[in-house]
Amino acid sequence: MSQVFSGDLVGTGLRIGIVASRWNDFMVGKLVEGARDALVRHGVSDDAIDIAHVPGCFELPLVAKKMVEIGRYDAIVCLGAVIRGATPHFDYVAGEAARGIARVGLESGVPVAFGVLTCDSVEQAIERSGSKGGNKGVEAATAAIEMANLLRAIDAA
Ligand code: INI
Repeated sequence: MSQVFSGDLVGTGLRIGIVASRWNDFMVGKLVEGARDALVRHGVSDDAIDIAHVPGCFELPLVAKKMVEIGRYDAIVCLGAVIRGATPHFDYVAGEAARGIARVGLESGVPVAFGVLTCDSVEQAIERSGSKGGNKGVEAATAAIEMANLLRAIDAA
């Protein structure tokens, strides 16, 4: 008999680590607020959410890896904003953040959500951190809950 696996959005009992960059704090602060609010509204206890602050998005993967290694979390939520400038710096920072975050998840088996804005302008970043483009922190937090529960469901089969 075939099985269909899915992760629900019930966060009760989950422990979540957030890693947030200090760069572009005006927007990233809103992503953190959105992520925390979404986690709590989905049933994650406030004291089961820890947060680590890193200098910039380039540093997100290393600290996500450290948070995975201590074994305390069911999922990690990485939050940041990279905004394109006049040089190729954007591509290096955004590319390494995305690659590193994906790698931590794949190598550890712990879900690591990618809540990083990669925008051409400050306006685009503001739109996606709680105004008309939604809030990438909320999206990443709910993805983290769903993935943690999906992996549990597959394990339990
Ligand atoms: N870090 C960001 O998180 N966002 C940016 O837009 C950004 N820009 O534009 O440079 C940025 N740079 C810093 C980088 O993430 C590292 O912290 C730095 O290179 C030290 O390793």
